[in-house]
Amino acid sequence: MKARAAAIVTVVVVVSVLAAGLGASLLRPAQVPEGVRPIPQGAAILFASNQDTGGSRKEVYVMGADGTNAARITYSTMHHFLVGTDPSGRFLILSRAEQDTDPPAGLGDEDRRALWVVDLATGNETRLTALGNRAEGDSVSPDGQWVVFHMQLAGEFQSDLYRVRLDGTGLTRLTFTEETSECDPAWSPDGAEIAYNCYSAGTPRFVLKVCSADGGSGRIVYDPVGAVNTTAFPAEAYDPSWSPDCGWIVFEEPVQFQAENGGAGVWHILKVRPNGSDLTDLSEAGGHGGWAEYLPSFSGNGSRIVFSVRQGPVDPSKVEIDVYSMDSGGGSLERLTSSPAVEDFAVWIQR
Ligand SMILES: [Ca+2]
Ligand SMILES: [Ca+2]
Repeated sequence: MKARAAAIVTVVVVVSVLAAGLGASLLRPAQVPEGVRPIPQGAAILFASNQDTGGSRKEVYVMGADGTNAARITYSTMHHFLVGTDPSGRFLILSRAEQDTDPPAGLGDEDRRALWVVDLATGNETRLTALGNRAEGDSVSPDGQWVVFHMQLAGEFQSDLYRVRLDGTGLTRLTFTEETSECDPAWSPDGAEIAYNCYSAGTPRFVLKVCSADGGSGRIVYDPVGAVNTTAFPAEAYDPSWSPDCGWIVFEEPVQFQAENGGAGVWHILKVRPNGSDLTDLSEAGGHGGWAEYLPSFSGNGSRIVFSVRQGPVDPSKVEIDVYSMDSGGGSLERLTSSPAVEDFAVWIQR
C-alpha cells in the first residue's frame, strides 16, 4: 500500500510541477477561509507575527507559556497591532488596520487603526470605532463589560481616552484635554482605576498617570525625567500593565540612544507602585539591560511578565524582534520565539 501511495504522490507532484510551468491556477491549494479559529486549550500567550504573510502585515497567534505549540488564530487581510482578551477569554480585542492610509506602501506600518472585538464563540467580528479615527486598545474592565482605549478623532492632532461596551454600545469619552495626548490605557484588575500615559507641550515627555475608571482625578505616578529621546519616540514611560494584585504597574522607557538595536536605542522595563514608590528597573536587575525591551504584560498569577525584545546592530535589517518572558523581579529570562519573522505585541491571555 505504501509503495502504491508513494507512486501516486510522485505522479501528482510531476503533474503539479508541469502544470505550474504552464501557469496552472487550477492546481493552486485551496484558500484558507478568512475568520478566527478558537484558542486551543493550554494556550497562555497571545501575540502578533508576520511569519505567514510574506510582508510586514501581522496576524494573531497563540502559544504556551514556554513558547511551545504556537498556532495561528486569525486569517484576514488586515494588519494586527495590539491584541488582548476579556477576562473570560471569549472575546478578542484587536487594533486592526484595514486600509493603507500612511507610507510606506502596504499594511503593517503606521496605517490608521480601528478597535475590533471578535467573539470566539460565534466567530462574529465587529469594528467598534469609525474608520476615519485612529484607535488603539487591548484592555477590558474586570467585569468584562467595557474596553478602554485611546482614540484620535479625524482632524484631531491629539488623543483622548474612551470606553465602549464589547457590543459596541455606550461609547463614552473619559478625558477632554485639547492640548494633551492620553494613550495606552490599562484597566486595573480591581476595576477602580485606569493607568495610562500622557504627553503635553508643557511636559514634553510621556508621564505615567492613573485616573479613576470614569476618567476623573488623574494623578502622576511616574515622570521619566531621566529618559532619553530617540529618533522615533520622545522620552517616555509607555505601555503600562498592572500586576493582578494591583500592587505594581510595569512599563518601559528609553534609557540610552546611540541607534543601537536597529535604530531603537536601549529601552528598559521598569515597575513602580501605583503610589509612585519602589521604582525598580527589571531589565537591569535581570542582567538583560542592552536591548530595546517593551510592551510588558503580567501573567494571571503575577509570577511572570511577557514582553517584546528588539536586539541587534544599528542596521534595522539585522535586528531580531521576539517575545521573551521573565519573573516579576526581572530574572529567569526565557526566549519564547525565535523565527526569522517578527513576533511582537505579546500579552497573557485573560481567563
Ligand atoms: Ca502603509
Ligand atoms: Ca487629550
